[in-house]
Amino acid sequence: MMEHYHFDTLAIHAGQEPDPTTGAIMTPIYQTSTYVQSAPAEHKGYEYSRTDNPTRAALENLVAAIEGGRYGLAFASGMAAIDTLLRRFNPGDHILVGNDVYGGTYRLFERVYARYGLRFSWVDLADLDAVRAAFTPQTRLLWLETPTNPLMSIADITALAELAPEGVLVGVDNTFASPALQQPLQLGAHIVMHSSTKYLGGHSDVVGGALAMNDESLYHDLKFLQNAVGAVPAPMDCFLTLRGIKTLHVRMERHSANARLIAEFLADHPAVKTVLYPGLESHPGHEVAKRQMRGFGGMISIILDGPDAARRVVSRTKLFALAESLGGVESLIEHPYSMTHASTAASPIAVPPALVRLSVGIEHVDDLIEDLRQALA
Ligand code: P1T
Repeated sequence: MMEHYHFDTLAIHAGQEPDPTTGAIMTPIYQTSTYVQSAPAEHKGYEYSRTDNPTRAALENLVAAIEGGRYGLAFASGMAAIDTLLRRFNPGDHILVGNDVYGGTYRLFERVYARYGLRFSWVDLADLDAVRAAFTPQTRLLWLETPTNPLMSIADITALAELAPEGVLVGVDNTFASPALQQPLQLGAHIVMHSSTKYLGGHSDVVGGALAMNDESLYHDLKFLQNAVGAVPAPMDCFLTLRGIKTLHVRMERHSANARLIAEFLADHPAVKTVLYPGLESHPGHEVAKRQMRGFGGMISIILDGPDAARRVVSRTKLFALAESLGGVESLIEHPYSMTHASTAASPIAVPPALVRLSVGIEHVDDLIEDLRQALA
């Protein structure tokens, strides 16, 4: 197996072999729904593409390898990955969640799964005493993002995994960091989730999700649910994600380098009240981030004078495109309060209306800084 290789090598090779019949170096797009059997239940390992597909299998093995896990599962979207995980729990079960998450995650938890009897509480993960006090005998899952979307808060994965009681799964949405910068399974988490729409895909051309884990029985439960529920990605989307991951480590280096320079520029800018970027020494999570991340990533949030200033800036940038999503090679800007996090607006975890979120791409950093300078003027 490939475990002894470095991350950069795994990102390019894990889960993939040249095609044995043709030598094709790229995994083919197995655009097929079914597989011919020589006799009932006698087949080559594949029966039906909801259950298994060779392009998807390559992606699942690759995601497992880059997260340092034994098992991976791919889904039609990040939300589908979280949805499938939640189906493992039963009415009455309690889930503890960090109090800053993607708006769609909040919506799925409180507006969909609460109706099926799952109970959620929201906690500040930087306050370990508050987290300790929030577990109940019914708690089955601690769910967190770090860095969080969009407040860029840092949770100490090792500390949280240590304090979670026996029997509570610790799940980390690793979308913002990507495994090139942070590997939660190595820090004690039980399951890692991705919106592979973002840094894994990396080119804003595919929507997808993934889970990675080490525990065999957890994997079997989730593999069962993946097939039973059916939110699987298409072979073409798996191919695009496989191709994207090959450059993940190189892209994350440039995302991180550009974002650091932009965070420093913004921190000095008079129109910007606060810069939320874990790479800045002033960030309250900087020390933890330095310990658990290999770089600080490409996401930055800033707080401006008010909602009008925020809406004005996101409408004035030219290179930073005003759009939801993140993690692509091109820079994006958005207003979470009215866009990605509109579903939390009236909730206890609403985001500040004066907050603007940047997904810093891998263009030349001087061009990006000039664009922000003219938009903030
Ligand atoms: O969009 P989808 O692939 O279903 O992934 C959902 C999701 C889950 N977790 C995090 C941390 C995310 O950021 C997302 C999607 N986020 C956006 C679309 C956004 O602009 O924040």
